Amino acid sequence: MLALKHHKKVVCVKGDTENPVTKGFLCSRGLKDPQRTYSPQRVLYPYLRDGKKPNGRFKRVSWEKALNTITVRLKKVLREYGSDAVLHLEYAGNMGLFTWFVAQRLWYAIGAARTDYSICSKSGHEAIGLHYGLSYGAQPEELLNMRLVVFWGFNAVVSSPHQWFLAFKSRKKGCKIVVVDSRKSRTAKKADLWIQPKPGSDVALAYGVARYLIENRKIDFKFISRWTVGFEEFKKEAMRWTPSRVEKYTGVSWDIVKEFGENYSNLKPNLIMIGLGFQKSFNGAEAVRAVSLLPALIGIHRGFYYSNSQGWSINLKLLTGEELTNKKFLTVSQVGLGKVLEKGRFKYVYIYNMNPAVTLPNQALVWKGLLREDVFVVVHETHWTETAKLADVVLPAPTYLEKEDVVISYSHGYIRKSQRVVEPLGESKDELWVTRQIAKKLNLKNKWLYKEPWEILKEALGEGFVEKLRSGKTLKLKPKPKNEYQTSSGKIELYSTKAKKLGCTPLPYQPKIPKKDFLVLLSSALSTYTHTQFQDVYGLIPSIVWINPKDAEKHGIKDGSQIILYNEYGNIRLKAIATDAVPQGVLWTPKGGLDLDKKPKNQISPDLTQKIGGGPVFNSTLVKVKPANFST
Ligand SMILES: Nc1nc2c(c(=O)[nH]1)N[C@H]1C(S)=C(S)[C@@H](COP(=O)(O)OP(=O)(O)OC[C@H]3O[C@@H](n4cnc5c(=O)[nH]c(N)nc54)[C@H](O)[C@@H]3O)O[C@H]1N2
Ligand SMILES: Nc1nc2c(c(=O)[nH]1)N[C@H]1C(S)=C(S)[C@@H](COP(=O)(O)OP(=O)(O)OC[C@H]3O[C@@H](n4cnc5c(=O)[nH]c(N)nc54)[C@H](O)[C@@H]3O)O[C@H]1N2
Ligand SMILES: [Mo]
Repeated sequence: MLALKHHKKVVCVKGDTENPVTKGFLCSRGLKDPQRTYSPQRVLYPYLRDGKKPNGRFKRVSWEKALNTITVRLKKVLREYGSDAVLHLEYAGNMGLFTWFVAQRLWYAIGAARTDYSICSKSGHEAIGLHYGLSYGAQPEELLNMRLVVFWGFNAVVSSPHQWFLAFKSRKKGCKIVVVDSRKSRTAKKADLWIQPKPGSDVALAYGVARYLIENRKIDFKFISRWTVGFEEFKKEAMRWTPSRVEKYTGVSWDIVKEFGENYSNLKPNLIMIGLGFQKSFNGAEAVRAVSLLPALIGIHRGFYYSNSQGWSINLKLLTGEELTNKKFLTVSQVGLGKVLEKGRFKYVYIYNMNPAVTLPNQALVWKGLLREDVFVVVHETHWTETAKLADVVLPAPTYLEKEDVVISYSHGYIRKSQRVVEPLGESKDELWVTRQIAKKLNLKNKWLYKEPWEILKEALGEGFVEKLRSGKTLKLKPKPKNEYQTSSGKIELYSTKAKKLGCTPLPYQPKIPKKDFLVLLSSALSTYTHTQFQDVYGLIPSIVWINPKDAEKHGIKDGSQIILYNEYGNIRLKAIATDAVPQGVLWTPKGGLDLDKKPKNQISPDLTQKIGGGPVFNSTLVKVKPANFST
């Protein structure tokens, strides 16, 4: 992205036409970055809470006062409770190497507790890892030369428009697009073939496809014997998935499975784009495992894309300082954080790059925990989020346009320096500056805490590379070879020995789909928001829920009327949209955001974790529904 400097104000942001993947295209959020930068919602000065929380009142203070307050309290907590009582909590609000990673050095020097970063993609990474070693797959550019692209649980039109456009270009040359999605997503609408499995049944569907390929000798025997282990065990399991069993689990007719199998084996090269979205369910990691194995059957090395973050050789543990300290630190579940916060396990929580008071599941516990009087909460934010409003101290952060950084994509390998184009707004200070001020005030002596970020980057990426980067050149990270498998056998393990050691089934596992007393609530992205961001530009994330007209009728809910969704975690009130885009038994709501009573919708999302990788189960949220009573 290239921002244009004009009278020291950002007037527009334009896509980088030299980037071979994005080719100058900006999505609806990138386009509005100037508005978001100058939004009235910006945090521009340090603030201390004024009175009891959560009254939402803050008083402006100087940086000196804010820094003193947060260090005095930090020292007290360290002295009285030890470093395990201090938690730093962050995610990918800004994926910059300096902003996100290098700024963590303070916390590693102290030995503070951290989370397992399981909220987004971790389960799927570990799932693929069981069979392939590392989880990287195809490069986005490869989408340009495909004869078939499958978007599986991946609403790319919305969530990854750049990759969608590359696939769309292929399509103009005759490439077929298959979408596997439980609801009629925007991507499903554009598909040549839309397959609609019941939520959580993708393992059964993948086995069905595998069975069809094996039975009809559409597999690549040579490749299988050279590059895989465990085919006999895999085959045995796949053959247990008879057409009627697959139909029963998935709701997809065998004719469709056949059509998919035919296309998948005939149209090569092809690529399966595996969504991060459908991975966030009780059986998500298992589904990712199953889908990722299909390319191996037809003889394609890593014929999938999930995320390439494990495909670059960059030492993040060096950047964060994790590798430089011998301090022990506690790691807690990010998905299950509410439970731990609520019990008062942490007395000091330092949050940046994340809006956990909206985006984590089981919000009632998250709020209870953050609102405890004995818990001190510091939030370093660009904007006044729900989380910032719960803090004891709020610190102003510059946006990416106001600081230097280097961002690595999780899909393509092109990187260039992210330039500072305007001075930080108000009194905002970047993450590195703030954590170093705290380190100084704590009198920490570790030299690596105070090293220049560009010098640190040289250690991680090599001197020559970083010099070129710093001069403004666009560079390309070298992807790892696709025919390299970091498993103990060095091959694709269809039957995973690692899974066995971890106490998981060596083959992807499909549990029974629970009986239908409940509806399943799915949630996913809208084009105009990045999670909870851009509501100051595009208005609030709509508090709506899609419901099938038959379900609506059954529960006495009219299109456009208010509806209560409830379960053991709580209840939320939304506006019902009756639509065939969701099948019976399934609901859908935009992810993030608040309900009509301004409560986080994630109030009703379970904080259960997946066995593989500890990931979330947002898309396995079981609820009951009833019409809302206007008088309450
Ligand atoms: N505009 C925008 N783009 C984003 C983001 C954003 O907030 N806004 N966030 C980014 C981030 S952090 C992430 S993790 C990615 C996520 O991006 P995606 O991987 O595309 O995930 P979702 O947007 O959740 O869409 C998942 C799709 O899976 C479907 N689905 C749900 N359950 C099942 C199931 O059991 N089986 C099948 N087959 N389908 C199912 C849903 O209906 C939905 O259409 O998006 C990234 N891109
Ligand atoms: N129901 C439901 N909930 C979900 C999901 C779902 O599918 N369904 N998806 C989950 C997933 S995949 C993810 S990744 C999470 C995302 O959860 P979060 O990471 O909490 O999502 P964001 O709202 O993007 O919060 C990022 C915050 O970082 C701030 N920020 C941006 N740039 C900077 C910066 O330079 N410096 C600082 N200090 N702050 C900055 C933004 O203002 C914003 O408040 O949500 C999860 N929650
Ligand atoms: Mo995510």
